[in-house]
Amino acid sequence: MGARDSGVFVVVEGPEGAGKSTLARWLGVRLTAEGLPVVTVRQPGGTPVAEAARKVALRFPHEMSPAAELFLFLAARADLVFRVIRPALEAGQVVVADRFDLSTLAYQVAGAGLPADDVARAIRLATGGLVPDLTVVLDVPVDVGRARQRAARKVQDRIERQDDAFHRRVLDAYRRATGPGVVHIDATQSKKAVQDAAWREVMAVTALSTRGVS
Ligand code: Z5A
Repeated sequence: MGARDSGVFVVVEGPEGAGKSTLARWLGVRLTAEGLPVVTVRQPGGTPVAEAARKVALRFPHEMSPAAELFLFLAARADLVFRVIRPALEAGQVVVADRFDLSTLAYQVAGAGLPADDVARAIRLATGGLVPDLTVVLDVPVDVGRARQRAARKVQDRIERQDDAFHRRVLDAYRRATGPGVVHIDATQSKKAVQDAAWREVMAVTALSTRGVS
């Protein structure tokens, strides 16, 4: 079920304010400059259904059960994978995603306390078992990420308004993440240093390094 053709799937993960969107955008521009066909997506979002689910998951002004929240994020992911990510990979493109499954394991399992096995099964149903070739986890302490968001004048969403203990559990989950293709980068470094470190990993999975690109 997880199989697909020749594309490459790169995911950028990490807590709020880690620099995911900044890095995902930069990777998109850099890969395009190297002549590769690139699709850049963020989650939740990217299709009409996913954008509608995003609005409810992040902006709904009333209480919501953890399971309801989970299914909103997974509804968004299912539609994005089905309509955008899988077709792009099947067409041989590079897909760069700002967040994917690791976000759900960090926020809804470690943060909100939903059972890991059940969530893993629900994720597989939503994505058909699609696994990234590379997951770049950007690591920043909670207070550094928050300070960056404040400086960028970001309006807090429902999840960001959770307490400090929730956000520490999320960060711990990211720090413990391991598996094929998972790499951790110290994102307290300059943007340039983070981009250089991520680019080395991306070159390896896109085989750009074997074409002499540095
Ligand atoms: N969520 C979930 O619970 N479950 C799921 O399954 C999924 C998501 C998929 C999505 O929020 C929310 O959904 C998220 C988790 C939840 N909420 N929380 N918490 P979003 O898409 O609106 O936002 P975000 O992912 O939290 O992004 P963010 O706050 O924008 O963070 P970021 O993308 O990592 O950071 P950035 O926008 O690239 O950078 C923030 C600022 O820092 C900006 O001014 C940059 O110029 C600056 N920056 C970036 N890198 C650096 C470095 N290296 N040094 C200094 N300054 C930097």
